[in-house]
Amino acid sequence: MSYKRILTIQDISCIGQCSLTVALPILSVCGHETVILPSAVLSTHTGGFSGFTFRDLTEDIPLIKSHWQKEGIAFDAIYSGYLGSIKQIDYLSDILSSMGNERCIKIVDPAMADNGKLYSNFDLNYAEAMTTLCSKADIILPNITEASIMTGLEYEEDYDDDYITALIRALRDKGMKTIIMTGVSYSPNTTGVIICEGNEISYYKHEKLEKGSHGTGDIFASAFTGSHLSGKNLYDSAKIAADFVLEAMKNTSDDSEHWYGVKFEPILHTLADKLSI
Ligand code: PXL
Repeated sequence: MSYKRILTIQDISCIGQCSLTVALPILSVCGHETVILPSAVLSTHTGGFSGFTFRDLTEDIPLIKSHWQKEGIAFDAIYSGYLGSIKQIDYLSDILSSMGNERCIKIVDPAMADNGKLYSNFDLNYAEAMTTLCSKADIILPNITEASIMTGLEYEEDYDDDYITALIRALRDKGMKTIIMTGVSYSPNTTGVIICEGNEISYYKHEKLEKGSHGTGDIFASAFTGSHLSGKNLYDSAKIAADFVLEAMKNTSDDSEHWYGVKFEPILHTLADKLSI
């Protein structure tokens, strides 16, 4: 069995089924030691709630890192999600270059935009810093909005294969290595994931539900990371993660009160089954 030590850095949204509250259970059920570094604590996520609290933990990040270094701790993978500021991006860049072991896989989910726009508290300076961070990662997990912001190509809602290829090329020109692009849909009832490694591009297509849900990007990124660190190749990891997200969305679609996230917990065990844990 492949038991890895993964560091994940993102916020804790106490309510909201996103960021660390999904990364921790998902990476754990994939059979890995999951080390968390919370970047901030919010009472809820920012996508639809108002009046949420925000406790910034930026200044704790270098202190926690120094302590770990004194303890001689290193990671098999470092995976980041939603971050709160350019300063946090700078700290993460330092962690990526100093806290991995010799096999460390660095995975960055830009987690800053969707549906054609940046999340509420980010601006273009943040996006530029995130673009630089992504160029230092081994694997990035952007959606189409994030890819268009990082490359400067216009965001298009109706697109074809040529547009997606142009986004991928432009990301590679910016120094991005392996690109896993989510939410790529070429027909009304299907969506999928582009997997681009070197010059090879493949596409995993699956059913598309009518309504999108909050937090699914974080669930995808966590399930992808957990699967890949368990030894699955990029395509199979993307497939496992996409299928998991779809099932979690189906599990939630009849509950209109559960608008802020998806009910992934009842199907967590299916990830362990697929990874034969
Ligand atoms: O799911 C991404 C995410 C994570 N954390 C916080 C968020 C969001 C998206 O809105 O607000 C705090």
